[in-house]
Amino acid sequence: MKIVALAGGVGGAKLADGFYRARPDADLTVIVNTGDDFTHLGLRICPDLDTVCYTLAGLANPVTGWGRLEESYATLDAVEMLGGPTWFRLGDRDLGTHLVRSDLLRAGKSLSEITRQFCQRWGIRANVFPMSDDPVATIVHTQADGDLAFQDYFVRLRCQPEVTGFTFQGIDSARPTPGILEAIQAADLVVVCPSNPWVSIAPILGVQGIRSALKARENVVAVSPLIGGQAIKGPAAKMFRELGWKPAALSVANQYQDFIKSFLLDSADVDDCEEIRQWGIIPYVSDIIMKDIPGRIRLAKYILNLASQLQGGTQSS
Ligand code: FO1
Repeated sequence: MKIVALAGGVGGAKLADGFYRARPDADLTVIVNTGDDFTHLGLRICPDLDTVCYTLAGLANPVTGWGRLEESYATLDAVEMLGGPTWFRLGDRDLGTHLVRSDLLRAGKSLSEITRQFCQRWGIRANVFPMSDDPVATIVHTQADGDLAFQDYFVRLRCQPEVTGFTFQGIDSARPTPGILEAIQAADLVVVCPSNPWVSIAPILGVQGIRSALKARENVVAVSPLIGGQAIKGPAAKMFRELGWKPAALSVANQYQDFIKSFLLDSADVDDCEEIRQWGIIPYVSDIIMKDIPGRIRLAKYILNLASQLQGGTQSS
């Protein structure tokens, strides 16, 4: 079975890991947002790619979801001692990733080649692709602080400034990473993971050809990152509110309505189903929180079962 997952950071990584564990025999492709990538202390940092890879490799910090398990911060302490920036917490082991990646990028390797090499080294059997090898940078437009680089907004300012919109710099010329459009075309199931629609999934959809490749498929399922009007993690609900949308599963489905065939939402949001159905999208209701690894596997299995129902033509919710 060929599964394609579109993922941002922690929520996307958890569901991708659910598929990886639930169906070890499947051909899993994860297409990852790179709009959060930035250069810091001279190093190229790709937070969502690393979160997905560390999670699939069993190397992720289970508390934060990002960064590495059994991490230490001796290098960051040394940076602080010298008056360098410490607002972005780079651990010692994590720094190893950024050092080697930055070196290989300077030597002319593409981000996707480097990611493939890292996955081999970490023993990851899934295909993890950056959405593009061309750089894309998410810019957050804010009411009070002007235009902010994504990590400045997200980490340094803790998502506090009120947002007025987003720009994905470089998106118009960003080409899809070789192989990802083909993976979407050949997939038995395409899943939009419960990642932030504004800053994790929107950049992926903005890369040339991806949205139209999804529109051409009948098997695209999205999972809500909002439950009962709140984000499972991160600022998604706050962003919906600030941009004038109701923070609700319904609003997420609305953003994806041109290309999804079904939408999975939490039992807390069952009231949203009727309107979603009117848009021609089949709503499915389940417990979608992934509290632990068995929770990731349970959700993945639920979606796999739903996919086989859709293929078999049974439509139930
Ligand atoms: N998120 C934080 O909230 N604070 C940090 O200091 C931080 C450091 C960090 C280092 C490496 C990495 O791969 C991710 C890191 N993140 C941190 C997470 C990351 O910035 C965001 O979660 C994503 O960009 C949003 O998906």
